[in-house]
Amino acid sequence: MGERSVREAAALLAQARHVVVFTGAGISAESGVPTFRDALTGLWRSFDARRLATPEAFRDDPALVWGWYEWRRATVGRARPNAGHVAVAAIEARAPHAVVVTQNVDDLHERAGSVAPIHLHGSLSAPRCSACARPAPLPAEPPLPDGTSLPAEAPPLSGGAPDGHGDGRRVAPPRCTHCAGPVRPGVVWFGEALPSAALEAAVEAASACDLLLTVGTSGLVYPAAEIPRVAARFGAPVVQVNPEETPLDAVADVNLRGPAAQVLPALVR
Ligand code: BV8
Ligand code: ZN
Repeated sequence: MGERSVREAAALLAQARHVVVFTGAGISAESGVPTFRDALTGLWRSFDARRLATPEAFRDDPALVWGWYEWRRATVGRARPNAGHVAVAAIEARAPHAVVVTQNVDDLHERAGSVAPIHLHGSLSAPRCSACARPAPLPAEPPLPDGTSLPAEAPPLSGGAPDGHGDGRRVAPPRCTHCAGPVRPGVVWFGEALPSAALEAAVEAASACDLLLTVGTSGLVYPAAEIPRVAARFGAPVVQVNPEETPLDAVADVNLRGPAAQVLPALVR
């Protein structure tokens, strides 16, 4: 990460009036939340995330899919926002107009002080009935299989409703109190439409911004990956923060190759 490009990005940010910060799983990596592509550790190692995150997988094996999301919810619940999330909230507070658009299903932006980030792919904390779509209450404490990669200092987990399959991964989803349908996570699965109000607000913000900062995303999942491309098409400079190359390198005016929790604070010093 060159000093010059950091200065250049910081200057673009300081001048911008309408800023969009677009984030992906990489911004939460340093909080201990695995990225989507790394999400399958421990008990989940032999699965494919893209196959679990589908309506078909839930239909075929609801307890397997619910158990995976409860494991992820518990991991997020024990995580804390990192310096990258805090810097995003600072950018939001300083810019005259700023919108945070995230693909993440965690709540670490909110917990760092971001106001109403747009969640393009839903949330781990908003389950709903898979049959009638009514919101369902969150189980009080995330029931977790053991043997996963929770931090060592995490308190022992209680509760849980392993449904007897006996492999430690499956947790039967609760039943809807209205229609008894199985409750599903409030996330957007592959093959499902994004919430239209969220997508429209994100596209509108990207088309009207004068700087887009993309952080910690592989830029591979559509239509979310269009957001930085929309900003570029409308003439806004794009600054990218990612330790690796991504397809968004091609649209980025400044590429800051490094971890979000180190790079982002340097932009708001
Ligand atoms: C739809 C929620 C239509 C659930 C997720 C072929 C071509 C184009 C498109 C398609 C195609 N075939 C199919 C499609 C469509 C498909 C798609 O895009 N597929 C791709 C993969 C080819 N999209 C869909 O299905 C979407 N819906 O199209 O609907 C429709 C319309 C009307 C009616 C009906 C249907 C829905 C997609 C939503 C999928 N949901 N998440 C859950 O989380 O379980 S996807 C998942 O990917 C993530 O959760 C995240 O939301 C998203 C993006 O991932 P990233 O955030 O980028 O994470 P990733 O792990 O990939 O990368 C991490 C990055 O961080 C890396 O670059 C790494 O270098 C970097 N990093 C690591 N450490 C750090 C760091 N960066 C900074 N600091 C660090 N410390
Ligand atoms: Zn229902």
